[in-house]
Amino acid sequence: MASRAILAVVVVVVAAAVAAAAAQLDEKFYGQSCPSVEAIVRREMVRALSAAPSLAGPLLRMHFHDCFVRGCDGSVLLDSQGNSTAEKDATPNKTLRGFGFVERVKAAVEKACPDTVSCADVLALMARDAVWLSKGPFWAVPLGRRDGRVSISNETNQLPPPTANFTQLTQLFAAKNLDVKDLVVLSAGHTIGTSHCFSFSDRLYNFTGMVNVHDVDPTLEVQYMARLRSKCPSLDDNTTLVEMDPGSFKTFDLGYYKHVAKRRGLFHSDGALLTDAFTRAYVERHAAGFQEEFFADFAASMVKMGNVDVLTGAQGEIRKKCSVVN
Ligand code: HEM
Ligand SMILES: *[C@@H]1O[C@H](CO)[C@@H](O)[C@H](O)[C@H]1NC(C)=O
Ligand SMILES: *[C@@H]1O[C@H](CO)[C@@H](O)[C@H](O)[C@H]1NC(C)=O
Ligand SMILES: *[C@@H]1O[C@H](CO)[C@@H](O)[C@H](O)[C@H]1NC(C)=O
Ligand SMILES: *[C@@H]1O[C@H](CO)[C@@H](O)[C@H](O)[C@H]1NC(C)=O
Ligand SMILES: *[C@@H]1O[C@H](CO)[C@@H](O)[C@H](O)[C@H]1NC(C)=O
Ligand SMILES: CC(=O)N[C@H]1CO[C@H](CO)[C@@H](O)[C@@H]1O
Repeated sequence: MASRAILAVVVVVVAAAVAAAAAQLDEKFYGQSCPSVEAIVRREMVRALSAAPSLAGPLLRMHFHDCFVRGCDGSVLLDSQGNSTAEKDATPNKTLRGFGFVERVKAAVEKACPDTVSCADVLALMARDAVWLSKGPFWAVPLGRRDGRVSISNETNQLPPPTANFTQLTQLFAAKNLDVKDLVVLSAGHTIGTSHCFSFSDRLYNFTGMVNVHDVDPTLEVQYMARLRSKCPSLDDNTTLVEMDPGSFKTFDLGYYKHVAKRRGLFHSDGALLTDAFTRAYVERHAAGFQEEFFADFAASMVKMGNVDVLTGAQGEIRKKCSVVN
């Protein structure tokens, strides 16, 4: 009896140790080395978002793009160099914004704690604060990510395109160990922010490559389509921005699910959440309410996404400037 109990304890302890070795992020990682890091990031975020509230969307999206390509290692922040083109200059990233601001926040952190906090962690904290300051959930961010030294443009093909169907979306998420629930939960990041017309105008004028006013995405609700067409009158509009959650695009709320449930999701990928029984049920449930449940789910999925393929321990480096390797 006693030896079996001891064995059970040993098994539990070993399992815990293995789990810890696999994922070493820790909410208190900078507790000794840079106790003010969260306050510095918060101060900068409050300042920036009160001047430019529209920065919240780009910062949340940037953390997502970081995590989906080479893990959350700050690779999205690196500039292209010589003959190597960075993620930043690949098509999906041409619509990213806020790089200069990330650099400013990192500089403020460097001033207080030189060579201590990674760009990947600064970005994870900024994304959390962007959500929280938009009246969304707050969560403790596990920290201790290290920065990568590599950024390769064509690896952004691991990011889901707005044209993706449900099968493609689940495959691209599964490749990052994120499941169908994470997909439907994290897609609601689209409750804040804006999109360029060209990210969805194929649904209005060129869904099957015919380039005419009848070539539309049949899954898009027709009144909303008319409204989008008035905002985006042609396929070669490169500049117009559209609110992704019209009416509350600065507030992190259930608006995304309300729109998607009415077939008014902006991207084909948003509408695709209605093509699967599980994700459809989640969309419909949260179109009707249960904001606290959604907030808890979103926080949990963000922590999970923030763990994707992270560098820890002696891997990578702590970049001094986020746009260049040391
Ligand atoms: C599920 C697959 C996803 C697809 C296909 C997708 C696609 C896109 C596209 C095409 C844009 C518009 C870019 C532009 O034209 O300016 C966008 C914006 C945005 N995405 Fe996603 N996204 C996905 C998932 C996510 C996730 C997981 C998050 C975060 C949790 C996120 C957060 C955002 C935000 C906040 C914006 C607005 C950015 C801004 O205001 O500039 N997206 N997304
Ligand atoms: C181009 O790439 C090659 C191979 O990676 C490298 O040896 C060379 O130095 C690079 N040239 C420049 C100008 O960066
Ligand atoms: C990406 O680019 C690298 C180097 O330029 C090349 O070796 C690789 O095959 C490319 N991968 C894809 C998926 O295009
Ligand atoms: C999803 O898209 C892929 C790639 O375009 C296509 O091969 C596949 O048939 C589509 N799946 C469904 C269920 O429409
Ligand atoms: C229309 O769609 C086709 C097929 O997706 C694409 O190759 C073409 O470039 C698009 N045309 C325009 C004007 O956007
Ligand atoms: C939009 O961008 C495309 C490709 O960069 C370019 O060919 C086109 O002329 C631009 N359209 C306008 C209206 O500026
Ligand atoms: C914000 C940013 O770095 N955007 C870059 C995206 O790619 C284009 C084209 O390569 C660059 O000119 C932008 O500076």
